[in-house]
Amino acid sequence: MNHKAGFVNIIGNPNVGKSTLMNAFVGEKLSIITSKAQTTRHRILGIVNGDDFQVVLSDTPGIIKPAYELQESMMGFVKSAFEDADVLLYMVEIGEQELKDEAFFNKITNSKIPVLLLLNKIDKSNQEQLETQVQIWAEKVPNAEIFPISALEGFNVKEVFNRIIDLLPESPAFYPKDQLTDKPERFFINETIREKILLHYKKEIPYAVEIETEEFLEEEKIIRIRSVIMVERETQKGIIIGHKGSALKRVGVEARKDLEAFFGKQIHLEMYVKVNKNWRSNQNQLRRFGYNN
Ligand code: GDP
Ligand code: K
Ligand code: MG
Repeated sequence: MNHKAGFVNIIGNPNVGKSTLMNAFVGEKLSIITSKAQTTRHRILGIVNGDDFQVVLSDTPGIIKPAYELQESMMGFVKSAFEDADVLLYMVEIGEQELKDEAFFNKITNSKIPVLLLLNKIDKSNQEQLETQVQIWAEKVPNAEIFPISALEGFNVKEVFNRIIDLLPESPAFYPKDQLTDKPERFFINETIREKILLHYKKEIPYAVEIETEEFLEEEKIIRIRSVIMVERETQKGIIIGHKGSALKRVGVEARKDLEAFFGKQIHLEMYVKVNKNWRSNQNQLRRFGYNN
């Protein structure tokens, strides 16, 4: 049998369910998922392997207008989604009608790459709504094949995946077949901690935070991890730590649980908070954190 392999990019507005779908494909919790917009800052690759295929997926940030350097760097990823993919997954959610970026939309309708339009969250709609929406999107994006799906409940996910395989070119694998993601363990650790911070603090805090894992030491029965939480101001440091360290402790307990499940080993997680002014607008810092790779 011939082997197929290729690159699939998932694009769409924030919170339509891109990360949820990617995780449903990959079958592991690799990408940070919350109900807040713009949580996916990196271009994350997930790899799904079969005997005769390899699908390399990237979960790009939502479509947002650059407001400062960090966001510009994120938009670079979205732009490249049009250039290096074999299949484009354009995800919208049920009820979504306004396209926030016209230039971006024109790129989709003029795409030379096959486009699958995924109408997500249909678990929230009835049959009549669904039919109307399918019709609307079929007119808006005539070059796309439309799949109504529920990424959360897994409805039609398998069908989309099979269609992707159909569309992939014949090619040997790009990555070793036992590799789930091209990102190192540290990346997953950082994302896990950041997810807990998103869940437990008011929104000004998470967006001022960056996490760097300084140490990852795997021993026979335990993995020792040391991560630094970087904030922009002294006051934010106080909020992150909380009264007698209680807030930070909660983040640590929850992150450790997830990491133990992911690595299948006992985890010792040490975290500390450091003030690092303006990490957002400093290009060198951004490069260090991997935004410009
Ligand atoms: P992204 O920003 O496009 O990556 O969106 P996420 O994957 O982070 O999902 C944003 C929110 O939508 C989360 O609360 C998800 O649980 C939710 N969500 C994703 N897919 C579905 C779906 O099929 N149905 C419903 N009801 N919610 C979904
Ligand atoms: K999100
Ligand atoms: Mg996401």
